[in-house]
Amino acid sequence: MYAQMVKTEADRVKTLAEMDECERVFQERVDRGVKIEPKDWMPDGYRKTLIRQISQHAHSEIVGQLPEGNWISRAPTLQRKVILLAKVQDEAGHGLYLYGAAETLGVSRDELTAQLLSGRAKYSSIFNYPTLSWADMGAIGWLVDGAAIMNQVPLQRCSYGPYARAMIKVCKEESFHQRQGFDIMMSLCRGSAAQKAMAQDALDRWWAPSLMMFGPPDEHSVHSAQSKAWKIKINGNDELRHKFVDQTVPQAKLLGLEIPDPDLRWNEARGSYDIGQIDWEEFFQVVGGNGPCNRERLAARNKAHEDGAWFRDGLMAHADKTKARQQSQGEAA
Ligand code: FAQ
Repeated sequence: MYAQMVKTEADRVKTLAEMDECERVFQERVDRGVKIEPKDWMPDGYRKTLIRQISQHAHSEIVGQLPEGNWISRAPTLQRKVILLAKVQDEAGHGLYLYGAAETLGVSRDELTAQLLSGRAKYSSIFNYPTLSWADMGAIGWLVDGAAIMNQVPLQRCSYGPYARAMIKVCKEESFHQRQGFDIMMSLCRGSAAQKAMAQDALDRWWAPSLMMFGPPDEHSVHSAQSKAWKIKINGNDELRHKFVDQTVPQAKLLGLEIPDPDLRWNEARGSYDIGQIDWEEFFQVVGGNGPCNRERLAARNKAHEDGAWFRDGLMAHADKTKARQQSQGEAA
């Protein structure tokens, strides 16, 4: 089973007539574009769906540091190293905002961290692929951040206030990330034949996994209908995937690289590219925990958590001491 199948609601989206009074008032607010804030009444399924999506998103940002972190010590120049360090740090920051947004829904960060570390929670499939060359840093920025922006710009308009507002800052930073990736690809493509071949190899390996980031085809997307009705999701998975292809193909042409899809064709009638079959079996395997790096990623996160225990303990001890001191000063006054 590839989906956690959080029971967000019934099998289909309820009509306004089928809703009780609270649900109807809530839905009408969402339909009018009013932002839902943490203390507002919300259906249980809305809360669960948001916790699921926001926490998966947060976990993706945190695990997403690992593939690029792998190349910080091997960046080709000091400048590239500084930029990559800043990018990886930004991803950590995104994870923190998103955990903060999830906490406004009544779940604790400790609980979410425990779900990630035990392998119960999902994070984006893309971060279970290995980074084999420096060109992968270019491909990740260009394609992975490019796909992330395509998905997250509409989320700035989602119905839940804290998530929508977090997305505004995240998207600004993702846009810098995408540019730095494209810049790496540009340098490689303007370089020697070996460097250009390295860029093509990275594109060949990252293209299909990047398309999978948008989720399964709409007919297999279990949450889309309800999430769209609640404006937790603004677009369908296929719609965003196609927009991403249409945006990225001209960029590949500019780089002089070949998109690894023999069936890629411009469809004049649709004004969009047709693409070949995506290997969804591979996607389901990766999401099910059997991708090339799933075990390695979870092991790295667990090790980081264990290594950081002394620091968390220190912070707690300091907080306890400060609180005790404040209390005794209060009593003395
Ligand atoms: N990977 O019914 P749907 C980034 C799961 S951030 C793994 O279509 P939904 C920044 C899905 O969870 C990248 N699982 O689901 C960065 C569900 O399983 P569940 C992350 C996936 O939620 C860049 C099941 O399949 N971005 O890259 C994936 O309506 C560079 C059924 O699917 C976000 O999280 C997948 N690709 O739509 C960081 C954005 N796709 O929960 C570092 C917010 C689907 O029932 C370096 N999220 N699944 O067990 C979303 O927009 C949505 O959650 C979708 C999926 C569109 C990802």
